[in-house]
Amino acid sequence: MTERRVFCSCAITGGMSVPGQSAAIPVTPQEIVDSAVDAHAAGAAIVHIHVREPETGRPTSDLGLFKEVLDGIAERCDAIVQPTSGGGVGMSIDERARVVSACRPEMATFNCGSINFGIFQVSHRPKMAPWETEYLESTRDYVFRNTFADLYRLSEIFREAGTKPEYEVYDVGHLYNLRHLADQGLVDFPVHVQFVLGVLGANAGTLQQLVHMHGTAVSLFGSEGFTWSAAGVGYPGEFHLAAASLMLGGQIRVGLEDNLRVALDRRAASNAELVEKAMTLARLLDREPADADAARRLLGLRLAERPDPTRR
Ligand code: KMH
Ligand code: ZN
Repeated sequence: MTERRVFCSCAITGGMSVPGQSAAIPVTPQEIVDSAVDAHAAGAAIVHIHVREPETGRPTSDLGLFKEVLDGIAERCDAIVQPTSGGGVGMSIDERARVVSACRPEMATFNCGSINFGIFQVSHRPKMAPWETEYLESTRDYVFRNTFADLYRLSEIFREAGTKPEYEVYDVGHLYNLRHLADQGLVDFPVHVQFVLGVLGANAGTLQQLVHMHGTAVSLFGSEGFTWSAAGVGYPGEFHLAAASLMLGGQIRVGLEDNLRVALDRRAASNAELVEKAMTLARLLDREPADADAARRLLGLRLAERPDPTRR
């Protein structure tokens, strides 16, 4: 019997994109907070967070910006706020992990292996700033680095912070890396796995690859050993993978980090619009949307401490 409840994660702005790709991509801390709060109101239980330099829109690991955004969201809604430890081009593992040790979020992403991560095929627009074109082009010669030394270090950092990892797997070998970490005693079960498919440099965003990777995860961890979600990169991949995940009993992720379109002929105006479409799809397939606390229960997280309304 397929799990009925489904939670949606919304990846708000991203680190492997530039704002010149779409006016809808939030840039400043205020824009990121507003967009996350709206995505939560539209049905996202989790908001996945990167930050950008407010003046340029360039992805950064600046701790002050992370704190501003994480606090700003927590003040306005009870979404699970999940910062990245993946970062963006040119950030070291120490820079990427700093948000976890400093902010101790209830959850954060944990990338399970190195891949080529090419975004140089994104169409260059005349209005893009020189740094944006350069950022995209630089990924012809870029490896998204997550060596075993990095994975061991990250595992310790997450444990020490009490942060639940969302294990990002882009290719089938990453599941074997995760099994290796588990064999070293570095993993707490059940794990939560995000199948991120469709990145240029890793596995394709197809139903066959999702089924293959899901089956591999079952063989490595047992069906009770993990919860999972699927994130398709690009359009229509984002919604095709959401539909496949909804049918297979998984969770879903959408958002401007991964995809900029809401229909073949229409760019998304906001993250909330992408979440609304995903929620419609969920209901059509008889999956019942889970709010943030229901998602916390499914993930084994502690329930959020709510302000007591009688003390206002
Ligand atoms: N940008 C996505 C393809 C992370 O932030 O740690 C993957 C991602 C990883 O969201
Ligand atoms: Zn991300």
